[in-house]
Amino acid sequence: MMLDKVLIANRGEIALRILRACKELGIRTVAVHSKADRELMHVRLADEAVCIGPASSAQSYLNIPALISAAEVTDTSAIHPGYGFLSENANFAEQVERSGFTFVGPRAETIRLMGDKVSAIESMKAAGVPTVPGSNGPLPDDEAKVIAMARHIGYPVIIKAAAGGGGRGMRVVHSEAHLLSAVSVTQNEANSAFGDGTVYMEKFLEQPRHVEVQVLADGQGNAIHLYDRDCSLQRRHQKVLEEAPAPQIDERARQQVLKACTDACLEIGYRGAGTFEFLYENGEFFFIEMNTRVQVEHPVTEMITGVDIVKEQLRIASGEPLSIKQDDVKINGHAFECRINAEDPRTFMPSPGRVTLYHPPGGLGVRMDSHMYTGYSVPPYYDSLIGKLITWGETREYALTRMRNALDELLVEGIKTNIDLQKDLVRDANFQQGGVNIHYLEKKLES
Ligand code: MV4
Repeated sequence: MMLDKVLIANRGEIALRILRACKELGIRTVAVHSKADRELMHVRLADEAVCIGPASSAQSYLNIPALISAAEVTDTSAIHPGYGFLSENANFAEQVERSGFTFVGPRAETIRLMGDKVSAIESMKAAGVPTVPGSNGPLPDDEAKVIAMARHIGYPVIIKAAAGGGGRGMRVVHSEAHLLSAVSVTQNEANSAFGDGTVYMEKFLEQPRHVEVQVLADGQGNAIHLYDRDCSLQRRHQKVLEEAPAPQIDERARQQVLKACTDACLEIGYRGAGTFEFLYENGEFFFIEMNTRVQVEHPVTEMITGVDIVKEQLRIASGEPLSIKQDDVKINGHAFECRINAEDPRTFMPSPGRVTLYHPPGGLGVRMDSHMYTGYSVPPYYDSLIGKLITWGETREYALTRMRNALDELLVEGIKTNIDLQKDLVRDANFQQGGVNIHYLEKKLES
C-alpha cells in the first residue's frame, strides 16, 4: 500500500522537490514551516501546512517534538527528512518510527552505523568496498603505536574525527614532529564539537577527485546503483557544480566499485537511497563516507538515468520492492548542476533579501529546481541555496553548452548571487577538459 500522507520535514527547493514526487504518486502532503517560512512555495502547494516554531532552525526544523506533534495532528503516515536538518539523525529516525510513523530513509541503526565514520569504514571494508589505507579503527591510546602506524602508512596522513564527516574535525599531518599534537588537538576538538573524541588515521591523498555512487535498495534483497557523480568543484566543503557521470574514470575501476557498492548494500541490509563517497586518485577509488539521505545533487543522476530518486525513496518507504532492475538502468548522456546561492560574489557571505525579478531558463534538457518566485524574500536564517540549474545533453559538451546558455537566460535580481561565478566556471578551460581535483576551485579563486 502506497503511503497515504507524507510530512515534509524540510524547506526550500528540496521541500518542493519532495512535494512534487508525492503529488505524482497520489500521496497527500503536509508542509511544516517556521514563522520565517510562511511564504515558501511548497507551503502554498501542500494539502496542509503546520507552523512548527520560530525562525531559528533549532526551534523549528530541528525540533523533534514539534515535528512529531505536527505528524500526529495531521494524521501523517510518513516523514521525509530531505537533506540537512534531521536527515541523518538516527535518534530522530528512531523517534519517528517509535511514534508509529514511517521514516523515509534507512533504519535508525544504519544511520548510526554510517554516522560513526570508523564503523562506516569498517563495515564497508568488510563488505569489499575499497577504503583508504589507514588505522582501520580508532587510534589507540598508546603514542608509540600511533607513531608506528603513521610510519607504516607513510606521510602525509590525515587525522579525522569518527563523529565528524563532511569536512568537520580533520587535520593533515606532514611529518612525525607534528603527529601527536595533531592527534590530541583533533581529539579535543571532536570532544567539544561532537561529544566523542574518537579519531582515526588515513593516508592523506593530495590531489584526489570527489566521486560518489548513488544507490537504491529496498531492504528486501534488491539493490541497484545509478552510476556516479563528480562533485570535485567545491569551496570550503560546499559543493558548487556537479556532474554525472564522472568524466575520465577508468572503466574497469568504475565497474568494480559500482558492483562493490550494490554488494555492500545487500551485505548490510541497506534500505533507501544512499550515496557512497569516494576519493578517486590515479585510477583508484577509496571509500571515505556514506550518506544515508537524498543529496542536493541527485538531479544529475536522475537526468542521466531517468530514475526519479525521490519517488523511489517513497516507494521503498511504502514497502514496495524496487521498481527497476540493474539491467534497466543505462547511462543516457551527461548532466551538470550549478548550485545557485544567495551570496556575496566576493566574500561568499549569505546575501538574503527580496528577489525583485526571477526569470528561470528553459528549453529542452534544462531543469530548474527552485522554490523562488518574483517577490520571494530569502530569509537570513538558513543556508543560501536558492536553486539548482540542471542541464542535460547527449554528450558532456552539449550538456555544458546548454548550461552556458541557461545561465545566460537565468535572471535573479534584488539579491547578490553566485551566478557570475557559475558563468565563469562553465567557460573554464580546465573544467571543460574534465576531471579537475577537489582543490581546483579554491586555487582558481585565489588567483
Ligand atoms: C580526505 C582527503 C584526503 N585524504 N581523506 C573532506 C570532507 C570529508 N568528506 C573528507 N574530506 C577529505 N578527506 C584522505 N584520506 C581530502 C578531503 C577533502 C575533500 C574531500 C572531498 C571533497 C572536498 C574536499 C576538500 C578538502 C579535503
